[in-house]
Amino acid sequence: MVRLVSTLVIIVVLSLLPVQPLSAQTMPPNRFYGRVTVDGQSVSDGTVVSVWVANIKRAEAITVSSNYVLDLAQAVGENLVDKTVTFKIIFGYKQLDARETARWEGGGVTKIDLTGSTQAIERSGAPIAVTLQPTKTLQKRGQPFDVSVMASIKQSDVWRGEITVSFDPKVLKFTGMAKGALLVPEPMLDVSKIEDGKVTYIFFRTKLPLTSLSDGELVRLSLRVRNDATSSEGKISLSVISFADENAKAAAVTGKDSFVAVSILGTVGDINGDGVVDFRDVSLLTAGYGFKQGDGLFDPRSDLNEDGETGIEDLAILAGNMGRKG
Ligand SMILES: [Ca+2]
Ligand SMILES: [Ca+2]
Repeated sequence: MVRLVSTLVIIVVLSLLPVQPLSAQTMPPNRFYGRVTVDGQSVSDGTVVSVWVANIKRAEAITVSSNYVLDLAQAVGENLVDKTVTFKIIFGYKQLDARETARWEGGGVTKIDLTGSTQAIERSGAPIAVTLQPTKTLQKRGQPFDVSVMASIKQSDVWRGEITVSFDPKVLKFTGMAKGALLVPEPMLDVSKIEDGKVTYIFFRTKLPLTSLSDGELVRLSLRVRNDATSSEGKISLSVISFADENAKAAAVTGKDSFVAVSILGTVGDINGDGVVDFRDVSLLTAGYGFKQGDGLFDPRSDLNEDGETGIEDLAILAGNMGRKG
């Protein structure tokens, strides 16, 4: 009984409070409705139409008799008043930009007929620039380092991307890869294909494109200079790069066939890195002789041929380089 009374008191008090001014949160949605046509034709029932603000999809609806109705409400704390609203139409496997745009109006009921075209939308302006950025350009044998694939996107919206990075597998060894900051924040599909001396990475955006003015790291490769690298240079190249927008139209890209070169220091067989291949290196190798990767006494520096164990082949490589300096 006491509780009921106090509840009633609260209700009465609340009802006596002055009515709050209409805040942004309570502003009713803007309703958009109208006819949808693609290439001047009606669309089939169930065609998905969506409404977007600043490249973020906010609501979607399906058409009936080539007509749609969409309500776009403000999120809590958001102010959509006078913001530009755009529309997309899914047609076949493509998502078309409707030609029409609108300005958001709280409580508005806006008739706007949407038209789409299957003709490729020409995009002008700067191509997407892709570059490689190694963490170090001077490396000792056996040392790990990272190479970042950086992208600078100025005009296009990128929904899909493919990048292939190649290197000489006799000089460099691939040890892993990670998504860069440009790709991390949002769920997407991605696959990577690792071959000898070649890493291919493909991503598909599922919610948001990589938009204009995205600048940063796409993906990071971890590499290591092989212990038995005979070259004094490790070349890493961007061999394939392609980006496409939501209509599968390829974007212009610069950076294909660009490369970075890593200079390699030291002599094959100089396990302790003191500048000469001698008995000290032999004793280091024999200390871990017969052990495999994962075993306690395995020393990756002594695995000169990089096959995951220290054995006769490694000893032979060392013997062949005895006395060398550098
Ligand atoms: Ca040595
Ligand atoms: Ca070995």
